[in-house]
Amino acid sequence: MNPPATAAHVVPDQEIPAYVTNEKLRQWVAEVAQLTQPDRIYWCDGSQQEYDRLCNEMVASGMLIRLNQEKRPNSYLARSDPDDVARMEDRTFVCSRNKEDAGPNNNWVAPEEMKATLGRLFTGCMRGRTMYVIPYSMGPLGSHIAHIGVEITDSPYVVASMRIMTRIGRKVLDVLGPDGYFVPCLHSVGMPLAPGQKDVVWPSNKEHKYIVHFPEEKSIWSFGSGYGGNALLGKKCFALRIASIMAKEQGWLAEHMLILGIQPPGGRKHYIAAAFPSACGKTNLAMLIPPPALKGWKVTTIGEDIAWIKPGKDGRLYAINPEAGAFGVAPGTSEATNANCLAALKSNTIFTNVALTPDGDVWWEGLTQTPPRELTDWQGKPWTPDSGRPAAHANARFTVAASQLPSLDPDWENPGGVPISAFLFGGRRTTTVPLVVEASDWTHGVYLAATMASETTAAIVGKVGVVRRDPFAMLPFCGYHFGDYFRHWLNIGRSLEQPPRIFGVNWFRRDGNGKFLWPGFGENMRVLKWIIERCEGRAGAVQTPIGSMPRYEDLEWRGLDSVDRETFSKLTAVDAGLWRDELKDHAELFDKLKSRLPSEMVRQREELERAL
Ligand code: OXD
Ligand code: MN
Repeated sequence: MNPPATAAHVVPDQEIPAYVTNEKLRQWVAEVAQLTQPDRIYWCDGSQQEYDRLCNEMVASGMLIRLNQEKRPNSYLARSDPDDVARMEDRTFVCSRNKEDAGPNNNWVAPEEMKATLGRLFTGCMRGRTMYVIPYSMGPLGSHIAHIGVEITDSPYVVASMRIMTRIGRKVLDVLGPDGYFVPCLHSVGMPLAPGQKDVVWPSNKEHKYIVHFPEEKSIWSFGSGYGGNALLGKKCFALRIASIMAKEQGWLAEHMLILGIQPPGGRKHYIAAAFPSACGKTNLAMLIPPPALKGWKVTTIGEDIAWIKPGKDGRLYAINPEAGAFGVAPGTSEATNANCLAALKSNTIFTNVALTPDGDVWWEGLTQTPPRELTDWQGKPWTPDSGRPAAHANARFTVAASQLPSLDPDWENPGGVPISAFLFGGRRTTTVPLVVEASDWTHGVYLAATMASETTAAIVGKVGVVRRDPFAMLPFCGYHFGDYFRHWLNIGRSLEQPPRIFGVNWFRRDGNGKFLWPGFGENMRVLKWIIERCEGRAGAVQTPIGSMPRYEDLEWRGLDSVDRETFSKLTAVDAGLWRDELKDHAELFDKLKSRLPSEMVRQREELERAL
């Protein structure tokens, strides 16, 4: 696959600048250069000039298309290879020394065997390319909740995206210092160039793709894909899979959660962290605009995908958003569904796999009710509304800095984090699961989160619309055995003086004709209001076998006619038959995890069965 080997590749020492004082980092970069044999090494400084220069180079190479500078200043469109459009869960591995530690929730290969495979693939894999070194911080620089990673990549698209998604460059090296700790993250698109060989617009490796995590070493190796979570290694690979392992070892939480601030009229502000599987409207919820009837309520955004949460001295949990930008799903984003997000995308954005308008702007399904008469689709082909195929890929994305968001919370970079009042867990469920339910205590909440499920979406490669158990929305992201993860959550709860309350939500329930029963989007504020009032001990509820739920009169209905009492009772119905089936599914999940499943989970299930 690789071009013929040249004489042993030598990395001149001057390619590692003197300002890099961290000996481990110097050594690792030299080793990787020996292995991958790039034409040159480039250390990213994180400046705007560097970003602009890289984008110009990508425009020249065809990897980026510059959008209309008046309509979408400083913004670009990338079109990926049609085989490289989403996270690949079947190519993602956790290679712990002991197979059992990875759990049935991860693909596992013995570390020596995986290292041998990767060693072969990475040998010479950067020939003809530049090797970029990106020092980055997940979380505000120097925050006690933040951690540092260094990504080596041969993709300038990854560098530009990492600059938006994280804090990168010289300032990170200053915090790292000579002996600071970093997580080494090695990425290659896996397509070396022979001398004179012309590059393709989106290099990737058609044959081999591997996204690999070594828990004991806390290192990441990703080969063959240049897309999203496969390639921007700070996101799912570090901030979730490796960080979840660090969190277990060190007594904190790394979660697939948005964080939002909610302030009642004239009242105290609360923060909520909410876990949803991919493409379940997390970005919309994180940027929610309350409906006019609830105008006095203020909602602000801390993060829209990942939360790092550490116990504070006061016995509460404090969270930061480790990221500095969003890599969000574009289709479905509109003025009606997420006006805050659209405002953020007005400039300085990289779009990937959306459609291009004749005047050099972007479009995707759902952006406007009527599609433009003609477009260039995400693969660069002419498109009209009669084409019979989507113009944007279902997993098309935008990459945008958090600082562009109108709803950004003033404390979003507070190094101490924000105190969490409640956790929400929600999936996409057509039946069975009610609009909202409150767990009776922490252990019940852990059970509720452990047994959540969702219908799959286009954010991952595979079947769409299948219900799968997705505990804590972490199925693709927990770096170790789910049984141990549930136990860790139980332990964290025990250690807290004021544990957050735990709720389950489902915005996606439908009636017998397949019509959504709940309007969702901004109207979700009505449910959030009830949740905050529960946290403050001032909202009513009714006890059901599966937890506490609001009665019709406990929610605010002003300004919402589409949900009458009858619809509300459908939204909150607990069908004992469906729940018995659900419990069978819970038992099946627990059976898979039984070697490490905390006994509390089994007991909760039995109690639920009795209650039903
Ligand atoms: C994401 C995902 O991209 O969860 O955030 O897939
Ligand atoms: Mn996500």
